Amino acid sequence: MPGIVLIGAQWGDEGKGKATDLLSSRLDYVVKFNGGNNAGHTVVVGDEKYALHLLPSGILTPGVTPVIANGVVVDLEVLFEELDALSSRGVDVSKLKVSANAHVITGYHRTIDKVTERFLGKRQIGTTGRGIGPAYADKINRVGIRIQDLFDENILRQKVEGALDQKNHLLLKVYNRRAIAVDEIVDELLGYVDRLRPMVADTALELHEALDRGETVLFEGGQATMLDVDHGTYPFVTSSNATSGGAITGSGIGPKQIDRIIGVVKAYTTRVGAGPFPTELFDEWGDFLVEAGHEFGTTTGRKRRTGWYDAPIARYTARINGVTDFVLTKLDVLTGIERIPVCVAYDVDGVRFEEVPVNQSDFHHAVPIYEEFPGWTEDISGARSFDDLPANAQAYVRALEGMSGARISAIGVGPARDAIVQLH
Ligand code: 2SA
Ligand code: GDP
Ligand code: MG
Repeated sequence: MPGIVLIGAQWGDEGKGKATDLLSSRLDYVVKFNGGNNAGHTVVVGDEKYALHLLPSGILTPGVTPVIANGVVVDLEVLFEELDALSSRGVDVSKLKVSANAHVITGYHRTIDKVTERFLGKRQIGTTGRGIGPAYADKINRVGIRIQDLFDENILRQKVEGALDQKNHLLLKVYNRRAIAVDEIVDELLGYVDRLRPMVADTALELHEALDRGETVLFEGGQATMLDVDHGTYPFVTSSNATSGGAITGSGIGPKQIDRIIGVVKAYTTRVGAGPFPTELFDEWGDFLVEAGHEFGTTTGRKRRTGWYDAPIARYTARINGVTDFVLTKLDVLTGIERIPVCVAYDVDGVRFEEVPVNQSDFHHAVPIYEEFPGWTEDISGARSFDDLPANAQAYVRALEGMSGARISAIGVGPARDAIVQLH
């Protein structure tokens, strides 16, 4: 199994960090291909808890080469802070490779992210404020700064001038903010060059060579399918392709080099930020899921919105990504609920929709049609085989599998590294 993609099947925070960590003893490379330090992956190793934002989760496993590929937007200040923090806890970070073609996030991207959100008022997206959207906008507008641009001061200066041209106009005239000086940005970026140089590589070439040697490469998605800029709940999305297609363009390998596509899906649903969420709960069950699942943002600390499992979304994810198997996480959080509702279809203004409606207004109006499943009260965090699970938990898992478009290969029963039931 040399090429494996792992993606979020809902709106993020499904436990991708833990799922990556699970596989990592069998991996040679772990590649981050989209997003930046908007991601938040919590991985619990023994008594240690790690929160990763920009770095791929595989960095925690000795021997694995972590890669930040071309599809990522890199805030260099965060990169070095995160590396230093891990080093000080004894993690070997020396193998990290950064693509020469990845784009950088600078101070002006962060400023524009925050100012734009403020100006959107009621229509705001609820971004993480990390400058992600503005950095990708510059990339598409062809005024982005790439990692490789930092190594030639003349080129860097020209590019920063080009990037700031329109932005300063906007900041001054529209947002009533101070203009940003070219020197300020150039000096900041040049300050990282010496430390960055040894990490920079043609990562696409290196990954090809590794795959040709038969090594195992995991492509770890940030955010999730429903936050994908093409396939998510646009405009309430992030600005990158968080789906399996993003692993291809975001790292420079070919689709035929992928053998397995893992969708990570929670046994219920959460979302952080604005946008439609049909199964969202506004009652005490919503609070129950927040408390039992510790549903607070890993990066911003924001309380996550919570709701029941949505099978049409799982099927949608299975189709969009070509999911070969799901890792179902946080089953333990549902312990103690007498009857567990699962959304099996939607009612949109009196019409039954079996699948996620393509029309945005329909999805905004979608009312879940629920089927209920009997719950269990036993603590399942010690389960290590399917037979260890109570009969009702087994039936719940099998029911989700039947509705979700791919088999379930593992079940998370707690945050710890070994709290997992492996099925295949
Ligand atoms: P952005 O900052 O431009 O990517 O925001 C756009 C939307 O994408 C959502 N988004 C996320 N949703 C869930 N988890 C994310 N990572 C952190 C975590 C989030 C946090 O793991 O908890 O700490 O708040 C993430 N990153 C982006 C975001 O909420 C917007 O809806
Ligand atoms: P990611 O963004 O998909 O990597 O997910 P996050 O790390 O943001 O959020 C998932 C949270 O759930 C983390 O705090 C994990 O430690 C935790 N977690 C992962 N799997 C399980 C599980 O099976 N059960 C429980 N209770 N927690 C889990
Ligand atoms: Mg997260």
